[in-house]
Amino acid sequence: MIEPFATQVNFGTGVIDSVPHIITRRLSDMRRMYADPHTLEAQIAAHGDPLVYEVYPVELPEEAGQILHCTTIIYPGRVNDEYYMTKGHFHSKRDCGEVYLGLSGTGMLLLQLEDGTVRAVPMTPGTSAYVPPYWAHRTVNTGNEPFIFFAAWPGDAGHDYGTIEQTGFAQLLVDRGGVPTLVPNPRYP
Ligand code: M6P
Ligand code: ZN
Repeated sequence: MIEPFATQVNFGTGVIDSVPHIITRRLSDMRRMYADPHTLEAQIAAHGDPLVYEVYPVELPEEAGQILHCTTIIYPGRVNDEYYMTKGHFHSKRDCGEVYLGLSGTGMLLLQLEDGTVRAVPMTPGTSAYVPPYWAHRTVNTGNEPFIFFAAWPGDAGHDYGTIEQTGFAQLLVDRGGVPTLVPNPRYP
């Protein structure tokens, strides 16, 4: 039995107090995720492996009945014209959804079905975005400041990164003259 508790979420920084283990993702952790691997390696060499995003997960057992929740902070940046973003995942248990709440900055929620159907949902502070069951999801920072959001999902959902790691999303979100634009992913089968 878990005692009821509350955490304090800083909407401006994304920091949740009392989170013991922060997940950090640097450019070197994103090697398989970007369409232009040469620019990615050049940026790591030139800038010493910059931070792409951080996750503050509230510590809870990953089991049915629990509601896992966290904040994510995606820093502004690009690899060539592709924005900094999360790895993206399906839920291992495909029939589990998720809810996001935008806290700061601007971004896009990209979603994809197993058949390659892609949807994009813009997010600003106050946007509550719903990830329905069966949709893979990735968030992208399309602005010039950190993009911060809160997420909640079922404790037994699980993260399946394999599918996205192998092929990526069917469409990439790229900067075209300052406008976030979806283009086909050449790597997608
Ligand atoms: C959101 C949630 C988390 C996820 C995080 C980073 O906050 O969906 O479950 O871990 O984004 O995304 P990813 O795990 O795909 O790197
Ligand atoms: Zn998820």
